[in-house]
Amino acid sequence: MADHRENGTVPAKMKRIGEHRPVTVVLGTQWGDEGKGKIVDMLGVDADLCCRCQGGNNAGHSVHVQDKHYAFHLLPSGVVYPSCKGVIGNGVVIHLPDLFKEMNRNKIEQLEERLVISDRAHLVFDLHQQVDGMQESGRGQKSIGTTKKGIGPTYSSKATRNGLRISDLIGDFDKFSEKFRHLVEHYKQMFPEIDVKVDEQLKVYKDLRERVRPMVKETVSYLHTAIKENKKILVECAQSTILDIDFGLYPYVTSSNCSVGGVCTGLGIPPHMVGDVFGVVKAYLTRVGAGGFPTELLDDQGKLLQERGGEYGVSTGRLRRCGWLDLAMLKYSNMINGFSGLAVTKLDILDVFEEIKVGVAYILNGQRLNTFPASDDDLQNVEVEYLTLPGWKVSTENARSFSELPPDAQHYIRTIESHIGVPVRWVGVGKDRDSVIPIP
Ligand code: 2SA
Ligand code: GDP
Ligand code: MG
Repeated sequence: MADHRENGTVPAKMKRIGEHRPVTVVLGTQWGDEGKGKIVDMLGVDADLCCRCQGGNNAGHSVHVQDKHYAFHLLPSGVVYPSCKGVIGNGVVIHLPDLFKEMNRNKIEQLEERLVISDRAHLVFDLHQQVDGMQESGRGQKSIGTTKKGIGPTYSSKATRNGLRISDLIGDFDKFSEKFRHLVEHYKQMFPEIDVKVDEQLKVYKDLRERVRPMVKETVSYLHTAIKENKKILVECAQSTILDIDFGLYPYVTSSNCSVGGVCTGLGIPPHMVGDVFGVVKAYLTRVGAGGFPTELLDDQGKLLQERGGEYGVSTGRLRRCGWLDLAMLKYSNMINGFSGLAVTKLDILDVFEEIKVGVAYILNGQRLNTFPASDDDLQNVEVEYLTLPGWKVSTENARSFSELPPDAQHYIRTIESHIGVPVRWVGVGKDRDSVIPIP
């Protein structure tokens, strides 16, 4: 296979990853949709393997390469590079029919030969998606705003130990069928109205198992062999720290660990092999789904962020709620993940604002908090202390070095650095692959 770095459409090797330790992580610092896909694409040029460690096709990661637009849900974004293998780790939950649709839609060269799927990954069935929808309607006003991709119910099957894994699918099909029937019965007791055509489903999975079989591996030893061979591994986390099942704003969270711990549990990689952990920060803040949002803008400024930022879901098309950057949240995110560097994306979306506010602290019942509240009730009640910064009111889209940014935009980036105490390594000023400013 020709080396993709020779074909002129991609940047030369940048040696940004795997310099000291083999595993580099890219993860979301806020409520998701920070532009992780774009940052993974930028770093992917140096990666031999790009791995997903948690979540499922609730994720929506966009990658723009010239006039091509990829929307990845289960596929690791690094597979855009022909010499990069994609690994879907044990911590991911997979709806196989959707995975194959995604593969067909994206038309990536020799993808089936470059995709590796863990035999320990759990399967999302249509019934999990039905149950996700029913649980959401059952919550009424208190709905979480899930993507209805069956993520919660599948992790719940995993935790109650009646889930089915890829290894079940490619093993004895009679045993798989028996376990599947048992799973259906289990859910029918709770949701008598669910409609599962068991025999039809089993027929579908009998076909799918032959298609998936060549891609399945025991990925723990596969990844450790790759590490011994000095391969560089890039991990692409999905969703984000404040959506993490443990550290996020429970119950308005997803059902996996989207913070750095998910890398170890979702791939079987020991912590000492993890080197850089890069946090992706949107220059303002968005979220999809319900729950407190202290810096939310329900006025025209919020609408302007939504319109300029194209803030709608990549998987569901839902409009995202918008607000000012929240550094109190970001500090908490850094405590959990220990970022070695930050990538601030979508700075260009702020180009038109006269003034830009940044939340710096929460005040609850007259007390200044030094962390992120555990309860949504508390978060709903905090007052936000803001810093007001001057806008720069010129386009940053064509800037390609830090010094080309207007001084007020530079100041905005330095404010983030000084509050969090972590260097900003990259600034995004557009969707395209080359719209990134490296900060040495
Ligand atoms: P779920 O479906 O059980 O994981 O939903 C639980 C919460 O997690 C949020 N969540 C997300 N937030 C932002 N982006 C996500 N991915 C898609 C995207 C979302 C889309 O990239 O745009 O297309 O709507 C994502 N996935 C889950 C969700 O909103 C709930 O708050
Ligand atoms: P992810 O889930 O974190 O990968 O983010 P999404 O792909 O869901 O949403 C980010 C959106 O912002 C996508 O449409 C990206 O193409 C776009 N994007 C990423 N970085 C930038 C940037 O620096 N500027 C602009 N204007 N758009 C960006
Ligand atoms: Mg997204």
